[in-house]
Amino acid sequence: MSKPTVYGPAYSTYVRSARLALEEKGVEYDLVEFDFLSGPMPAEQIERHPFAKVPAFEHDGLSLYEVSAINRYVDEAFEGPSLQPEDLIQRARMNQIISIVDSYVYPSTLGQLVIQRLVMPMLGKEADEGAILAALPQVEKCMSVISEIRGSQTYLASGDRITLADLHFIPIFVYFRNTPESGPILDKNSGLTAWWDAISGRESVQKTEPSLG
Ligand SMILES: N[C@@H](CCC(=O)N[C@@H](CS)C(=O)NCC(=O)O)C(=O)O
Repeated sequence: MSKPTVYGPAYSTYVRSARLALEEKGVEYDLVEFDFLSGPMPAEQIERHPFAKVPAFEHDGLSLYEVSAINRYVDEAFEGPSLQPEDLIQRARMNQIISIVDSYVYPSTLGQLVIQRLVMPMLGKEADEGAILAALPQVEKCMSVISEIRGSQTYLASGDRITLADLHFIPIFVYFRNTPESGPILDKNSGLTAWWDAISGRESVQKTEPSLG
């Protein structure tokens, strides 16, 4: 099998989720990076992704976008530890968390809080404090719901091994942790800190750490 290629910058949370899956499987891949924060999405990427997002993924003649599809493909196409539980309930929880991340966590936590608090100042712009205040209740709900689903297990959807749910959530959580607003929210949801302490030393997490700014 040929080496897969991931297209998108290392600072993107969804690019990082795809890379985390490849790293956890032990698959060698190429990363083709470009910037979209300080200019428009490059035309070549819009050719690969009709919704002008990242990442795009190519492997053995397959062109794919949408991280949920990419990561399931990576898990099933390559050797290496399975990233999807066989247990029906754990699998349902994994899928539920992935969907929560896409539908509620990303728009509030990344799309509002992180963009305003961390990215805008980095681009020399002022944070929209009103947008941050408006997003915080939803951010808090997201963190408490994910913490509650995890319960006291090690990983988000499974007690004994990392799954695609963890890989979907890690990149957004890392940026969230760097906002001052995360402190009181994590104090109330200490299970998420315990989760992060258990997984932050993994090689996949270390190797994909973004350098933003
Ligand atoms: N549903 C898509 C979401 C991808 C996405 O939103 N990527 C963000 C970066 S993390 C992006 O491309 N943003 C560029 C933009 O909105 O202009 C997936 O799962 O791949």
